[in-house]
Amino acid sequence: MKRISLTQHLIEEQRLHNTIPAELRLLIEVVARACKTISHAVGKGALGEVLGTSEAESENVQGEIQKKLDIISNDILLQANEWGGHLAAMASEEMETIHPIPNRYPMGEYLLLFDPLDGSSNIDVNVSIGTIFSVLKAPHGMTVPTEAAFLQPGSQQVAAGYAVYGPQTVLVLTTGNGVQSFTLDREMGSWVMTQKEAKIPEDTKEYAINASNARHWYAPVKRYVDEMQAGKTGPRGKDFNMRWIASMVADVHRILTRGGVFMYPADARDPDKPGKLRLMYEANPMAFIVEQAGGAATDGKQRILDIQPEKLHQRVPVFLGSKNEVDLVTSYHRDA
Ligand code: AHM
Ligand code: MG
Repeated sequence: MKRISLTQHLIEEQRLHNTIPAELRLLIEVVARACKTISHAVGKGALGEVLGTSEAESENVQGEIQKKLDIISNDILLQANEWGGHLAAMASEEMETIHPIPNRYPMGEYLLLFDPLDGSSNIDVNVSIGTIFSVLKAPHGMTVPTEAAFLQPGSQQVAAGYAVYGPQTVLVLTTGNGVQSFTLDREMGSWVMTQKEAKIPEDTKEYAINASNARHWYAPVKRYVDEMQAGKTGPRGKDFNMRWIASMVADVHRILTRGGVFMYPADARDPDKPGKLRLMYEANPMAFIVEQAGGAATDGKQRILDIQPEKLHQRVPVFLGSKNEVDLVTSYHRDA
């Protein structure tokens, strides 16, 4: 296979589909470069003194204790993206409010959202983690960026992607014309395309859910998982396998590679907390990628990409992956 770089891919996409103007290309390349830096920091582990919780034991807006690498990765993304002139503002899982571009730099027309290091609980145990990002256009005529400017449904995303820091570092990207993967060539320091068009099989025998929450699940989720667990002699007539990495990036990457269904449902614990994952920088970018790869993504009732966000850090139930399974679990919610 003739290998092409991320840059060549972005330029050719623009020629073919006119979907990646120069500013957006710059944005994607800057994010990809930041992911290289994060990958390097992650790879150093204890040698880089990057493991453990932040000295201040600070909490983010969701009340989670921040890990050192959460903060390092957030800073890497902020610094990389401030000066290029391609952005109007950024927002992150690790920051309570939006981060407008400082006055000393020109303001661009894009908004960038990210979860700088997803799967934080896996950092110290050397299990795959990742960065998730979503790109929106600032509303026409916006002069001062506000949180409201970010509150656009996921269907408005112009690009989304993630980098997974595992045995290999892989960047997965969509700009609305399928899903491409790039593997980091560590010797050359470059992103090289290793998959031109990811496709999620419509059917699967593999599911992912944190089963320790089973006693809190609502009836449709319980029914769906019970039926899978009943195996060959149950209503589904086949055996299912279960995988749970506890890094959404790594679970989604597995599904993109060989199919599967990933669930983080709402449950009966806390009505103010509909699920765990955040809509704007976790569920939306992943839903965009999964749909572009032929899969589906819902909150149990509707397409995730159709949800009108109300808050920057809003949480949402997530069901995504192989289309026929997502359709089935969604139909169980509608029946209920
Ligand atoms: P984080 O952004 O604080 O790392 O939390 C999100 C993570 C997801 O990556 C993963 O799917 C989920 O939370 C794991 O949850 P659990 O701790 O219930 O296994
Ligand atoms: Mg996360």
